[in-house]
Amino acid sequence: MEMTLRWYGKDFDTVSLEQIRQIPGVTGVITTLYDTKPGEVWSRERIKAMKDEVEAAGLKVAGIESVNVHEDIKLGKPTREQLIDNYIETLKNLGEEDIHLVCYNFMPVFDWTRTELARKRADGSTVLAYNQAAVDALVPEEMFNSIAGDTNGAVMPGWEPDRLAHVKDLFDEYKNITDEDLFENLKYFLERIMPVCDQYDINMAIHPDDPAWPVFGLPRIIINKENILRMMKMVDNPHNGVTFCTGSYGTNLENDLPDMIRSLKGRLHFAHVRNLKFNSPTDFEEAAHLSSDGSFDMYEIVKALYDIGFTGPIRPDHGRMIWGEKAMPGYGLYDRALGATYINGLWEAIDKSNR
Ligand code: CS2
Ligand code: MN
Repeated sequence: MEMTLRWYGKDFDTVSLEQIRQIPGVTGVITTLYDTKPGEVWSRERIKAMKDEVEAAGLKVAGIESVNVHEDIKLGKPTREQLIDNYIETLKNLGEEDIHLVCYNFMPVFDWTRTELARKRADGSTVLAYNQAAVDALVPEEMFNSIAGDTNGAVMPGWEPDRLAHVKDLFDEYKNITDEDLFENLKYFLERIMPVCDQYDINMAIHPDDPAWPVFGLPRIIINKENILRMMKMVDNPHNGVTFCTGSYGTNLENDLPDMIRSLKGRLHFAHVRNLKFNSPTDFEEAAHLSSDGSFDMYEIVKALYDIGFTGPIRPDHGRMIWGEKAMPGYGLYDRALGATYINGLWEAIDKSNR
């Protein structure tokens, strides 16, 4: 595996490449062109400039998170043809620049959803948290307004104000879209992009829906083992793979994370590792990465990755806000650095005990 950290670019991130470079064992970053919109073609020049900046700091661009999929592609609208052509052009330009991993998601309207961005824990740290009753009690626009104060100035992905202004229209468009339609539209998209992925050896890694169940009545399909295996099979190409995000699949306590990892051998291209602490099955908060701080067995998770011969990028996904840091919720430096070090420690121990 290749240890990485997500980096939001120097215009948006409070964490610098120089700081990331000093975390032991971190060799690369996962990044994107943050000022592009879904559906735009990324030029080679801009991709190259991003790469040069990262490489000048002694790091590597280990992958892109995300090249976002335009809503019309998820909805299967006629406009998807041009939008998929644009996506293919972006993949080609990434391939030409020697970038071979692309994370994306197929969640309607919203990326991940949380109800609190700064829940206080007993040790004084603050964390992202989710409570189903709070979701059920609110309409989406209100929910955004109620959490907006906790972002430390950042705009959360999918919650951009100009997007939220049209959120009602988007909801209307999804009214008649079933899970089956969403699978069908995903299949169509993947079939169209696989040739360029084959040509440039680009691993597509779908990020699971977070939380792993429908929210606000919108369909959600990348939520469990059955569905993810169905998705692998429906476009049976090794470049059609997954991002295994423990914190997203793990929102559903019925998902057996190590078992799911083992079932994805050869198709698991990217790993996000974080721990959740459940207060009830419908109320959880993002804990420190350490197993004993949350509900997941991190040793078993890392061991499953080790056992399937995972060689791709891995990153600590979300951290607590600690030591007075002010950063985008989930994306501060300190706790993610602790997470990276802990995962590296588990990996080293597992590796040495297997020799
Ligand atoms: C990420 C997701 O911050 C996070 O929780 O894991 O936002 C992820 O980047 C996207 O869903 C991938 O497209
Ligand atoms: Mn994730």
